[in-house]
Amino acid sequence: MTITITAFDRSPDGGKGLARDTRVRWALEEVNQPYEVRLVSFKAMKEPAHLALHPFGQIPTYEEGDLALFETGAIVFHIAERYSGLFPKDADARARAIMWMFAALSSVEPPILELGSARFAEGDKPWTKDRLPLVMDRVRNRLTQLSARLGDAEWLDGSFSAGDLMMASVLLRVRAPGILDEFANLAAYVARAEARPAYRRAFAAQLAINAAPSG
Ligand code: GTB
Repeated sequence: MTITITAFDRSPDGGKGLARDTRVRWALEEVNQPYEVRLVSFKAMKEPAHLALHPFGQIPTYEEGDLALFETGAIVFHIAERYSGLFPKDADARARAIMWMFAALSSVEPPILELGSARFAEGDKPWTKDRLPLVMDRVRNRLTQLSARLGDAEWLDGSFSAGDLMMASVLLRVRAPGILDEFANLAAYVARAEARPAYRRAFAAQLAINAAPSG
C-alpha cells in the first residue's frame, strides 16, 4: 500500500532537517518503506482539503490506504508498530522505547519549542531580553538531566529505537542556538543519529525538494 506524507513545498530552513517531516521520513527509511511526498504551501495547509487531514493546518500528515494520521508522535509510533526495525521485540524494552518517545515529545520538546518562539516569534518584543535567558535555562535544565541519564551510552536504552529517533529529532533544534554543544555526550548522540544511513537518506530527500527550482 502506498504511503504518502505531506511536507512544506518550501521549508523555512531550506530543507535542512528541522521541519517535522524529517522524523517521519527517517522512520520510514529505518524500516525500509518507500513513500511518496505531497508538497503543500502555507496557504494550502489552511484550506479545507488539508484541514480535513490535519485539523491544525500543519505538516506532516501520513496516509496509507484508508488510514490518515497527523502528529509525528502518532505517525512514528504507527510506523514502528507496523514495520520492524524501530521497536525492540522484547515487550519491556518496547515499553521503554515508547516511554522515551513520550519523554522526547512531552518533557524535552516543549522547552525547546518555547525557546524557538522566544527567539523568533517574539524576538522583537521588549520583554525578550529578560525572558530569553530564563527560557534557555529551562532548556539547559532538561538537557542536564537527559545528559546525566544518557551518560556514555550509545543510545537511550540498548539498541537504537523509535525513542532515540524522536529524541535526536527534538535535540537537533538546539544545535543552532549553541546549547546542544554544551553537552558533549548529547552532541555526540545526535551526531551518531545523523550518521545513520536512514537519516542521511531522509535528510537528502528533504534537501533535494527544497533545492529544486520552484516553478
Ligand atoms: N505536534 C505536531 C507534530 O509533531 O506533528 C507539530 C507539527 C508542526 O509544528 N508542523 C509545523 C507546521 O506545519 C512544521 S514543523 N507549521 C506551519 C503552521 O503551523 O502554520 C515546525 C518547523 C518548521 C520550520 C522549521 N525551520 O525551518 O527551521 C522548524 C520547525
